[in-house]
Amino acid sequence: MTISIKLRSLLQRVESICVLTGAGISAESGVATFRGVDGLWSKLKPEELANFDAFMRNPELVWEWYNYRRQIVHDVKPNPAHYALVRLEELVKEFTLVTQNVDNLHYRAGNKRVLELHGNIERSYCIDCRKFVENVEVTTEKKVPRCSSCNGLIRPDVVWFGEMLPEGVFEAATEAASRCELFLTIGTSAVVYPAAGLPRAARNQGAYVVEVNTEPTEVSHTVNETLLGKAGEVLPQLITILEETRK
Ligand code: BJW
Ligand code: ZN
Repeated sequence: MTISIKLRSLLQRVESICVLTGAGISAESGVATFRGVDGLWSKLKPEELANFDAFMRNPELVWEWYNYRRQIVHDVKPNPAHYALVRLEELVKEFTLVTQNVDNLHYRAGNKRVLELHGNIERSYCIDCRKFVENVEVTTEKKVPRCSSCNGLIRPDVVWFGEMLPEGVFEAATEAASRCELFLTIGTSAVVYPAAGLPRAARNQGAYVVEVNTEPTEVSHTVNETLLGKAGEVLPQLITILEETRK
């Protein structure tokens, strides 16, 4: 992986950064990505699990899948890529972290301002009265939890296909992408919209757009630079360059 001279000098002076992360940033923590040969969806089709109709058809199956994943994210730890983003938030004046991940690892690492586009697997709510439920028990039982107020089905607070993103969150992400000098898109295949449109939106507004991924993606042809490699190895190198001028 080579870091261009242009990016090197930008890192030394940049004061406004917006970051978009996807499942790849948590891969080195041991959380499976969605797509690809070892992905969560290599055997299960997303449309069978990650949408509201699937939940209504078979809530037990959908809960079983989320319980399984909730247990994994509960057991793993943030990795050097997550911690690099915590350092980045400390180092630059304006920093926005936009994540598609629902695994809570950015907060657990210590980032303060995180825009969660697709919700958070550790939260749940009632589909009827919308009441939030804290601490849905991690259980291997297949039973679906019910609301204590209205007996409605409880669902994970994640965004499924065909659902709107949480109010105001995408708008805030678009604003940060449009305002920043440097936009980093990290560990995402960039196939799911509207998140996948953020790198282009940033570039259209004049940001320098850098992708960090183990392989080229759908947006590689629209970014200024692709750094091929693992996020946990590439990001600490970027931080070292940034820190050179900020001691
Ligand atoms: C590494 C690495 C390492 C590995 N280091 N890298 C046409 C145009 C525009 C939109 C649409 C369209 N057709 C349909 C739509 C809408 C749809 C959509 O985008 N569909 C596409 C598939 C075409 N979008 C929606 O429905 C969204 N809502 C919406 O648009 O609302 C408006 C609306 C409402 C009603 C009607 C119509 C419109 C909602 C999208 C919700 C996505 N939800 C999920 C599930 C969340 C819950 C859960 O976790 O179970 O979010 S889907 C899944 O994909 C999850 C992820 O956040 C998302 C993105 O995946 P991500 O993060 O990119 O992961 P991977 O696995 O794809 O990629 C990992 C990458 O990491 C790879 O590139 C690896 O190479 C890399 N990697 N190891 C660095 N160590
Ligand atoms: Zn309820």
